[in-house]
Amino acid sequence: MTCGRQNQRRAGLALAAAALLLAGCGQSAETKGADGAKDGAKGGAAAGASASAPSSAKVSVAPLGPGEVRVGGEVAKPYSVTLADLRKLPQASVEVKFTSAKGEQRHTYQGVPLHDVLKTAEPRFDAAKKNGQLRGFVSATGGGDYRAVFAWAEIDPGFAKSQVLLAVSEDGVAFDDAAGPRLVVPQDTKGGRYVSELNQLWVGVVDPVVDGAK
Ligand SMILES: Nc1nc2c(c(=O)[nH]1)N[C@H]1C(S)=C(S)[C@@H](COP(=O)(O)O)O[C@H]1N2
Ligand SMILES: [Mo]
Repeated sequence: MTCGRQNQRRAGLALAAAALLLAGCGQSAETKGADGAKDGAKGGAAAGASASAPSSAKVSVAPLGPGEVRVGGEVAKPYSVTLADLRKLPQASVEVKFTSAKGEQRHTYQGVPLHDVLKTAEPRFDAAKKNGQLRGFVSATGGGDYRAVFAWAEIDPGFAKSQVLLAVSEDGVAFDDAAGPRLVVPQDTKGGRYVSELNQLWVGVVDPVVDGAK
Protein backbone atom coordinates (compact mmCIF):
# COMPACT_ATOMS: atom_id res chain seq x y z
CA MET A 1 0.00 0.00 0.00
CA THR A 2 1.40 3.38 -0.96
CA CYS A 3 -0.38 5.15 1.85
CA GLY A 4 2.52 5.10 4.32
CA ARG A 5 5.04 6.24 1.76
CA GLN A 6 2.85 9.14 0.73
CA ASN A 7 2.38 10.06 4.33
CA GLN A 8 6.11 10.11 4.98
CA ARG A 9 6.86 12.17 1.92
CA ARG A 10 4.35 14.77 2.98
CA ALA A 11 5.26 14.83 6.66
CA GLY A 12 6.98 18.22 6.33
CA LEU A 13 3.72 20.03 5.68
CA ALA A 14 1.64 20.95 8.65
CA LEU A 15 -1.61 19.91 7.07
CA ALA A 16 -0.26 16.71 5.64
CA ALA A 17 -1.29 14.05 8.09
CA ALA A 18 -4.81 15.31 8.66
CA ALA A 19 -5.39 16.08 4.99
CA LEU A 20 -4.28 12.63 3.94
CA LEU A 21 -6.42 10.86 6.47
CA LEU A 22 -9.46 12.89 5.53
CA ALA A 23 -8.93 13.04 1.77
CA GLY A 24 -7.96 9.37 1.56
CA CYS A 25 -4.57 7.98 0.64
CA GLY A 26 -5.87 6.70 -2.70
CA GLN A 27 -5.96 10.27 -4.00
CA SER A 28 -2.22 10.49 -4.55
CA ALA A 29 -0.82 12.48 -7.45
CA GLU A 30 0.39 9.20 -8.95
CA THR A 31 -3.14 7.89 -9.31
CA LYS A 32 -4.28 10.92 -11.29
CA GLY A 33 -3.78 11.67 -14.94
CA ALA A 34 -0.69 13.59 -15.93
CA ASP A 35 -2.80 16.58 -16.75
CA GLY A 36 -4.16 16.44 -13.31
CA ALA A 37 -7.77 16.15 -12.32
CA LYS A 38 -7.25 17.81 -8.99
CA ASP A 39 -10.73 17.49 -7.59
CA GLY A 40 -9.73 14.70 -5.25
CA ALA A 41 -7.07 16.91 -3.81
CA LYS A 42 -9.30 19.94 -3.52
CA GLY A 43 -10.83 19.01 -0.19
CA GLY A 44 -7.37 18.33 1.18
CA ALA A 45 -6.28 21.79 2.17
CA ALA A 46 -9.61 22.81 3.61
CA ALA A 47 -9.92 19.57 5.52
CA GLY A 48 -6.37 19.85 6.81
CA ALA A 49 -6.97 23.42 7.79
CA SER A 50 -9.91 22.66 10.00
CA ALA A 51 -8.85 19.34 11.48
CA SER A 52 -6.15 18.80 14.05
CA ALA A 53 -3.42 16.27 13.39
CA PRO A 54 -3.84 12.85 14.96
CA SER A 55 -1.64 12.33 18.01
CA SER A 56 0.33 9.59 16.27
CA ALA A 57 1.47 11.91 13.47
CA LYS A 58 4.84 13.58 13.90
CA VAL A 59 3.96 17.05 12.70
CA SER A 60 6.51 19.56 13.89
CA VAL A 61 4.69 22.80 13.07
CA ALA A 62 1.27 24.12 13.99
CA PRO A 63 -1.62 23.16 11.69
CA LEU A 64 -2.40 25.68 8.99
CA GLY A 65 -5.24 28.07 9.69
CA PRO A 66 -8.08 28.50 7.17
CA GLY A 67 -6.75 30.06 3.99
CA GLU A 68 -3.29 30.49 5.50
CA VAL A 69 -0.24 30.69 3.25
CA ARG A 70 3.13 30.25 4.96
CA VAL A 71 5.97 32.23 3.45
CA GLY A 72 9.38 30.89 4.43
CA GLY A 73 12.65 29.39 3.30
CA GLU A 74 15.65 31.65 2.62
CA VAL A 75 13.97 34.75 4.03
CA ALA A 76 14.77 37.07 6.92
CA LYS A 77 11.14 37.41 8.02
CA PRO A 78 9.04 34.28 7.57
CA TYR A 79 5.35 35.05 7.97
CA SER A 80 1.85 33.88 7.20
CA VAL A 81 -0.74 35.63 5.08
CA THR A 82 -4.39 34.61 4.77
CA LEU A 83 -6.72 35.11 1.87
CA ALA A 84 -8.56 37.66 3.99
CA ASP A 85 -5.27 39.57 4.48
CA LEU A 86 -4.58 39.48 0.74
CA ARG A 87 -7.91 41.14 -0.07
CA LYS A 88 -6.75 44.22 1.86
CA LEU A 89 -3.49 44.63 -0.10
CA PRO A 90 -3.08 46.56 -3.39
CA GLN A 91 -4.73 44.52 -6.16
CA ALA A 92 -3.93 43.84 -9.77
CA SER A 93 -6.21 42.33 -12.40
CA VAL A 94 -5.34 40.14 -15.36
CA GLU A 95 -7.15 38.35 -18.19
CA VAL A 96 -5.64 34.98 -19.00
CA LYS A 97 -6.19 31.83 -21.01
CA PHE A 98 -4.69 28.41 -20.42
CA THR A 99 -5.28 24.84 -21.47
CA SER A 100 -6.36 22.19 -19.02
CA ALA A 101 -7.94 18.77 -19.02
CA LYS A 102 -11.27 20.62 -19.43
CA GLY A 103 -10.00 22.37 -22.55
CA GLU A 104 -9.12 26.05 -22.98
CA GLN A 105 -10.07 28.25 -20.04
CA ARG A 106 -10.35 32.03 -20.09
CA HIS A 107 -10.63 33.93 -16.84
CA THR A 108 -10.16 37.31 -15.23
CA TYR A 109 -8.32 37.09 -11.95
CA GLN A 110 -7.82 39.72 -9.30
CA GLY A 111 -5.13 39.47 -6.66
CA VAL A 112 -1.82 40.53 -5.22
CA PRO A 113 1.47 40.27 -7.12
CA LEU A 114 3.40 37.26 -5.84
CA HIS A 115 6.52 39.42 -5.82
CA ASP A 116 4.93 41.81 -3.27
CA VAL A 117 4.06 38.95 -0.92
CA LEU A 118 7.56 37.49 -1.14
CA LYS A 119 9.41 40.80 -0.77
CA THR A 120 7.65 41.32 2.56
CA ALA A 121 9.45 38.22 3.84
CA GLU A 122 12.81 39.74 2.75
CA PRO A 123 14.45 37.00 0.67
CA ARG A 124 18.13 36.49 1.50
CA PHE A 125 19.87 36.60 -1.85
CA ASP A 126 23.62 37.04 -2.00
CA ALA A 127 24.20 40.72 -2.81
CA ALA A 128 27.92 40.01 -3.28
CA LYS A 129 27.17 37.88 -6.32
CA LYS A 130 26.25 39.46 -9.65
CA ASN A 131 22.44 39.26 -9.94
CA GLY A 132 22.31 37.12 -6.81
CA GLN A 133 18.51 37.02 -7.04
CA LEU A 134 18.78 35.05 -10.30
CA ARG A 135 19.93 32.10 -8.15
CA GLY A 136 16.62 32.24 -6.31
CA PHE A 137 13.51 30.18 -6.80
CA VAL A 138 10.07 29.86 -5.26
CA SER A 139 8.25 26.63 -4.53
CA ALA A 140 4.47 26.99 -4.39
CA THR A 141 2.45 24.25 -2.69
CA GLY A 142 -1.31 23.94 -2.93
CA GLY A 143 -4.15 21.62 -2.00
CA GLY A 144 -3.32 17.93 -2.14
CA ASP A 145 0.41 18.69 -1.82
CA TYR A 146 0.38 19.85 -5.45
CA ARG A 147 3.58 21.80 -6.07
CA ALA A 148 5.27 23.87 -8.76
CA VAL A 149 8.49 25.88 -8.86
CA PHE A 150 9.27 29.33 -10.26
CA ALA A 151 12.63 30.93 -10.91
CA TRP A 152 12.87 34.29 -9.15
CA ALA A 153 13.30 36.08 -12.48
CA GLU A 154 9.88 34.79 -13.59
CA ILE A 155 8.15 36.67 -10.81
CA ASP A 156 10.41 39.71 -10.44
CA PRO A 157 8.97 42.68 -12.39
CA GLY A 158 12.54 43.81 -12.97
CA PHE A 159 12.97 40.81 -15.27
CA ALA A 160 9.59 39.34 -16.18
CA LYS A 161 7.12 40.81 -18.69
CA SER A 162 4.09 39.38 -16.94
CA GLN A 163 3.03 39.41 -13.34
CA VAL A 164 2.34 36.27 -11.34
CA LEU A 165 -0.55 36.88 -8.93
CA LEU A 166 -1.92 35.36 -5.76
CA ALA A 167 -5.51 35.58 -6.90
CA VAL A 168 -8.32 36.27 -4.45
CA SER A 169 -11.12 36.01 -7.03
CA GLU A 170 -11.88 34.40 -10.40
CA ASP A 171 -14.28 36.11 -12.81
CA GLY A 172 -15.48 38.36 -10.03
CA VAL A 173 -16.26 35.47 -7.67
CA ALA A 174 -14.23 35.56 -4.47
CA PHE A 175 -12.40 32.38 -3.49
CA ASP A 176 -13.58 30.85 -0.26
CA ASP A 177 -11.57 32.30 2.62
CA ALA A 178 -10.83 28.82 3.94
CA ALA A 179 -9.60 27.57 0.56
CA GLY A 180 -6.83 30.13 0.14
CA PRO A 181 -5.61 31.95 -2.96
CA ARG A 182 -4.72 30.64 -6.40
CA LEU A 183 -1.54 31.34 -8.29
CA VAL A 184 -2.12 32.94 -11.68
CA VAL A 185 0.68 32.67 -14.21
CA PRO A 186 -0.19 34.78 -17.30
CA GLN A 187 2.92 33.70 -19.21
CA ASP A 188 2.03 30.00 -19.04
CA THR A 189 -0.01 28.40 -21.81
CA LYS A 190 -0.91 25.37 -19.68
CA GLY A 191 -2.74 25.50 -16.36
CA GLY A 192 -0.26 23.38 -14.46
CA ARG A 193 1.28 26.19 -12.41
CA TYR A 194 -2.05 27.78 -11.57
CA VAL A 195 -1.70 26.25 -8.11
CA SER A 196 -5.03 26.25 -6.26
CA GLU A 197 -5.58 26.38 -2.52
CA LEU A 198 -2.10 27.71 -2.07
CA ASN A 199 -0.73 27.04 1.42
CA GLN A 200 3.03 27.47 1.22
CA LEU A 201 5.53 29.69 -0.58
CA TRP A 202 9.12 28.66 -0.01
CA VAL A 203 12.02 30.77 -1.24
CA GLY A 204 15.18 28.86 -2.09
CA VAL A 205 18.60 29.49 -3.56
CA VAL A 206 20.11 26.95 -5.94
CA ASP A 207 23.73 27.27 -4.77
CA PRO A 208 23.63 24.67 -1.96
CA VAL A 209 22.05 22.17 -4.35
CA VAL A 210 24.35 22.88 -7.26
CA ASP A 211 27.60 23.27 -5.31
CA GLY A 212 26.76 20.31 -3.09
CA ALA A 213 26.40 18.18 -6.21
CA LYS A 214 29.92 19.00 -7.45
N1 LIG B 1 -3.80 22.43 -5.80
C1 LIG B 1 -3.84 22.08 -7.09
N2 LIG B 1 -3.78 23.06 -8.02
C2 LIG B 1 -3.79 22.74 -9.35
C3 LIG B 1 -3.85 21.38 -9.76
C4 LIG B 1 -3.92 20.38 -8.75
O1 LIG B 1 -4.00 19.18 -9.01
N3 LIG B 1 -3.92 20.78 -7.43
N4 LIG B 1 -3.85 21.08 -11.12
C5 LIG B 1 -3.30 22.08 -12.03
C6 LIG B 1 -3.58 21.81 -13.43
S1 LIG B 1 -2.68 20.54 -14.10
C7 LIG B 1 -4.44 22.58 -14.17
S2 LIG B 1 -4.59 22.38 -15.85
C8 LIG B 1 -5.28 23.62 -13.54
C9 LIG B 1 -6.74 23.35 -13.84
O2 LIG B 1 -7.49 24.43 -13.37
P1 LIG B 1 -9.01 24.26 -12.89
O3 LIG B 1 -8.99 23.43 -11.65
O4 LIG B 1 -9.48 25.64 -12.62
O5 LIG B 1 -9.75 23.61 -13.98
O6 LIG B 1 -5.09 23.68 -12.13
C10 LIG B 1 -3.77 23.50 -11.70
N5 LIG B 1 -3.72 23.75 -10.27
MO1 LIG C 1 -3.45 20.39 -16.19
